Amino acid sequence: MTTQAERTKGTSHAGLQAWVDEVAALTTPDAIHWVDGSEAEWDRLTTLLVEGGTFTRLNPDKKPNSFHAASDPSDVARVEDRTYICSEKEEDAGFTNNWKAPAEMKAIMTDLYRGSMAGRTMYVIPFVMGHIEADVPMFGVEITDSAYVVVSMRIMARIGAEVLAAIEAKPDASVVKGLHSVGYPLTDGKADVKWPCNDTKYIAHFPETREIWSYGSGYGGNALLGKKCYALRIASAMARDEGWMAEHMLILKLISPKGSVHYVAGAFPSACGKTNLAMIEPALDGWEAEMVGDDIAWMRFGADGRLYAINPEFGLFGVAPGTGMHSNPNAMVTVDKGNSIFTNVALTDEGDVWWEGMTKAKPHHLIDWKGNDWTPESDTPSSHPNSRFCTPAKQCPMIAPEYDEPNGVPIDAILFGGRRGTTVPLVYESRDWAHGVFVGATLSSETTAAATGAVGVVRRDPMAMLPFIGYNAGDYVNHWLEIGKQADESKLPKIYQVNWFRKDDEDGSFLWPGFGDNARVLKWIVERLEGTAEAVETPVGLVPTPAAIDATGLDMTEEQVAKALAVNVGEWRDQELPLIEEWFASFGDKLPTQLADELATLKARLESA
Ligand code: GTP
Ligand code: SPV
Ligand code: MN
Repeated sequence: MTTQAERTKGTSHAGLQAWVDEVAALTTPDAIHWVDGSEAEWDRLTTLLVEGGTFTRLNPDKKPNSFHAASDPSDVARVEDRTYICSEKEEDAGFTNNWKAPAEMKAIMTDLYRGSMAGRTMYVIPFVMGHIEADVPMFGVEITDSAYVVVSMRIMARIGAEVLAAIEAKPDASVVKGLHSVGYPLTDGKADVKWPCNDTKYIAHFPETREIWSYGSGYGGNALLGKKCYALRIASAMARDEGWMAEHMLILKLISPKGSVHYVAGAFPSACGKTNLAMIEPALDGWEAEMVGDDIAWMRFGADGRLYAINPEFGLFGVAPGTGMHSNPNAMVTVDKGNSIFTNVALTDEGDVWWEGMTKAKPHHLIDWKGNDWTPESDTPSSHPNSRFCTPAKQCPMIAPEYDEPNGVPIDAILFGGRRGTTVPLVYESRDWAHGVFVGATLSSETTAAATGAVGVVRRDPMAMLPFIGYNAGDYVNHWLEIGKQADESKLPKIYQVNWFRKDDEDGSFLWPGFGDNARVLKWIVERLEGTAEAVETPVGLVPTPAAIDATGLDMTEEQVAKALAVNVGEWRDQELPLIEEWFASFGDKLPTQLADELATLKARLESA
């Protein structure tokens, strides 16, 4: 047991210093390090991680200043069943979240944290989500006992001495406090392991006091507390209170051949295509795309009454498998510049990384994510399906200059999309904001490897926020309706549903090629915004005619395009409608009347079709 931890400089911010002291007294680290975010610190910590076996340095000729990490096989994704919203009242967490009373959760976790950093360094990471120049900078401080988390946070958020100085300069500013421990104390000289973690995991959020307590996992969204925990769960509760929106959305800038600019936001559940769409290389000549964000959007009304979005993140934490020059060349160029961390992918004999779908030809030999020899004959994948690249957003060759704009970009269209093998057409437009909110509130998708649990099970995922709503989902969908009442309908984004994942019922292949060809769908949307494209009324919404989708250079017949666009009334009425009714029943008296009315309208339209 340490009595007096070795420490780097503290802070003049009394409240922050007191909290750090209190956590240190509880968790008993050997040392306390205030993270300054410098290059020298990165070098020191990455070297430490290499020496400890957590990191393998990649060949600098392939990926300069980059590292490979393999997690414990039990710690590979977000743990939704261990994620809690600890509001004072259970009703405020709602029917979609796990709940415990704050005092009860804090008692449980205080016991877990007691001595949990023994033998380790406790790092204090000052960070800001969004721009430090924002009118109200969204400060946070994460305490963690993981150096992997520190270096990952340096990629994913604006961190360090400059942020601490800004916090100290505004002692009354709100600061979200995040406490993270991997839960692997090195008591009595116990040796460390490559990926310390604990079978007991809690990812707890206290929306009323703007706190996050995380224990037992070192991975991604469980441990990098600025991301899903702060920028979605805590921020969504702030946004409800303050009249803005914190959403699980990419932000894309589209430039048409005639030079018109449109900004599109897209909410797709985890591992359903946000990063890929955000980095699209349009398959249509003359169209250009730029990325503003690939995962999270914070949206507020501007003085002109339009909704403006910023990307609060600084890096990309993208799904590796499926990413290659053929599907997402911009992501490949981004990571090739280096300064990146790759987790749970395979290592090549040349000291580079590889994952399924990177190249058509498979390498002859790899070390897989579990550390075993791998060859193309192996019957397991070389990389975990939720393996990730963590890379600076600024390295993306097509990042929009507006990424640096603290007031964000005006959103013209919102897309809701999921992974649906059946029923949901390639694209349709909602009739108005309330109908669009209904489309978002009833969004569904097959589950993916981004969270632990079964994969491929269709579940409702409102606005792709099911795992990230920091309060009652009924209040959340109502907040969307309220946002719509604050603006002129004409100034609000138009809302669309898309589905890149519909399958041919004959051979099970995707009906739509996806990736760069999704630009054809974006083109139709832009033409709708500009009032020049045709759409057909269907019971679910406005669908393009097959001819309205630009098929120049597309290797599909008009019949195949029609199949991807088809609204099968029988399928909607007999299969989808009952699922939506069941979903809405789970809202109880929290279901907004406007959404009940939208459901009744859909039902009537399907029955009379
Ligand atoms: P998170 O980062 O977990 O939130 O995921 P995401 O929404 O950013 O998804 P991402 O773009 O990383 O895509 C996830 C998987 O879907 C990858 O394996 C992609 O290759 C695949 N994918 C993305 N877009 C398309 C598409 O248009 N069609 C098909 N068939 N697959 C796609
Ligand atoms: C997601 O699951 O949506 C991710 C990965 O982006 S994580 O950061 O782990 O949440
Ligand atoms: Mn992503």
